[in-house]
Amino acid sequence: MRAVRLTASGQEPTLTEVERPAPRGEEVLVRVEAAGLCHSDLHVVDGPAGALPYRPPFTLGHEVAGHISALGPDADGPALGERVVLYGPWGCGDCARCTTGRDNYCDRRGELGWHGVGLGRDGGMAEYVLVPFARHLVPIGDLPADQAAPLSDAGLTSYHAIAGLRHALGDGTTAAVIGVGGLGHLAIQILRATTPSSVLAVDIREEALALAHRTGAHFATLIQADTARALRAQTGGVGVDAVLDFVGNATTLELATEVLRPGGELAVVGSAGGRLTVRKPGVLPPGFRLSLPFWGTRPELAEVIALARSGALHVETEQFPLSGAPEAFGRLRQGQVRGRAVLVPD
Ligand code: FEH
Ligand code: ZN
Ligand code: ZN
Repeated sequence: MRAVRLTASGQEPTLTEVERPAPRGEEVLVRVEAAGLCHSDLHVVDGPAGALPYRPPFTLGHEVAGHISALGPDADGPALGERVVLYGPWGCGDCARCTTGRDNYCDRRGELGWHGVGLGRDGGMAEYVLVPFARHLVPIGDLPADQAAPLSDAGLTSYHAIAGLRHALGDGTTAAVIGVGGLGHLAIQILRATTPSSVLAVDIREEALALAHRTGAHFATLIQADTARALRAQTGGVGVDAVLDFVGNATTLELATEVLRPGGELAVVGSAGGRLTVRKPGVLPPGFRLSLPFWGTRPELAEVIALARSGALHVETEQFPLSGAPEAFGRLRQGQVRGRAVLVPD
């Protein structure tokens, strides 16, 4: 079968012929219908050797949807042919977190040498992918694969970040989304579908502001000198109750701290590596709370899929054939993908 393989850190992934895996024990083989491309894939590919605990070679792709092609003799769960999306943050499988569907916060995360499917383990940028347990599969019914795949990472990560702030997002509140890309445009929809908050959006690209309005933002603006003033004005001057920063660089972190209301919450989801000084006394608002959410839980993935199947979520995607993976990586690197890039086996 063909697979987009990372053969060595710092080298471009290549489309390679590898043996199709056969499921054993509890394993399940999934025929891939779509695999999303994430900025983290660029970090995995471009990162210097040793920056991540992974040991190439392995197949990339941690946002995967398809249908069940074969079952190991001890596999229980969805039936042959059932269409599914993969819960991607595979952990050790038997710690207190993994056995309760919170593999994203596995207690042995630092010992494993991987973070999940396509992240140190063979992933779904391929014709087939092997899944260790049926519990990592969520049925998607008739949801199109190019919609379901991005929901397993971009959608789940946004949903999990919002879940951690939900107590701050009641009536009369305001949420700000910084970065309206693959995750941010879904966060806007999730906020609109699951909270009464007014939603403000910020980005550096005009086309992203249009996407923000299309997906339900009440207000959208470019990031510029007076953005903090413009955002605060949308709150009647009190400030924003919660900021979701899907970029995470120095500029966006500073903007977040300038607009947060006393008692406000900041969730930093983006991995641009910006720094924030947290000290007392300092410039942060009293009651400031910070979170660094990672991916999401297995129950939350089922909730995201249910939201999408109810019509509340639509993923803006740009499809590429699996053989077009190099072009897709290049376009993502240049910031020229609208929404989420999705590879479809050709
Ligand atoms: C995966 C592995 C490591 C860092 C970040 C990620 C995210 O893309 C998962 O949503
Ligand atoms: Zn990702
Ligand atoms: Zn674990």
